[in-house]
Amino acid sequence: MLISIALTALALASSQVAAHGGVLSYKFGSTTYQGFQAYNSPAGQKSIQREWDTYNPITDPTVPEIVCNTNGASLGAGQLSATVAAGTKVVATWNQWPHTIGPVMVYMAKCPGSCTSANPASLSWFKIDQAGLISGTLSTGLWGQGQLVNNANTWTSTIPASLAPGEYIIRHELLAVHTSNIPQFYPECAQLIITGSGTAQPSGSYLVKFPGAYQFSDPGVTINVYANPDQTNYTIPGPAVWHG
Ligand SMILES: *[C@@H]1O[C@H](CO)[C@@H](O)[C@H](O)[C@H]1NC(C)=O
Ligand SMILES: [Cu+2]
Repeated sequence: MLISIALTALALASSQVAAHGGVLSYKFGSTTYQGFQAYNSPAGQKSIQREWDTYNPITDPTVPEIVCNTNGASLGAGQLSATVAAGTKVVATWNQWPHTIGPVMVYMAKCPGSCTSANPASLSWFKIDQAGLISGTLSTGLWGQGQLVNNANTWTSTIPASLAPGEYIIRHELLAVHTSNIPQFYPECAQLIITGSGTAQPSGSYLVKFPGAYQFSDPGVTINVYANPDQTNYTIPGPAVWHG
């Protein structure tokens, strides 16, 4: 009885794990950092990634979890930050990603002091990279997530070379839109210490809060990609990309 309950729970957990996911590791130059191990206690874990506890999607862009997933907490003594020069390429690697319809977006936010003590919801986020519908139609075209899958579940972005040094959080986000009118957000956050001699900082309309950046009414958030199968335009939600 107990064994069969345990096996059922395990089968359920692994089927959910197979259906969704998140960023498992980050590579900067030749250095790879393992992410937080979701489904495990944060006790004893050391990672540059903030805690996230489930591979499941967030389907409401206005909930607190939208910023750094459930629960996005600092790992305290186990919280690391990767020291990276501005201009470095960031390669994020997901689990075997099952979705190919929807955009990829990457954000950063500067912490007022130490990121380890920062509340991500209080930060001002700017977008450094995105890919929506790259070619073809909404229902059969190549999307950012299709390209991510084609690239062995990885996505490569460049930290703007002119970005001022300091402590930052980087936020990778997949928005899967294969389920009609039910957006699936998959954000994960990690901490960086940016070095360099840059002085650039985004301002004004480049900066957004999470929650706050997205609404259900955004054309790229609540969308049925099968309703207009020949349509070739898609509006990626959130601010314009800041290139430095
Ligand atoms: C595509 O363009 C049409 C016409 O301008 C617009 O109404 C629609 O919201 C756009 N779709 C998306 C997903 O951005
Ligand atoms: Cu999924």
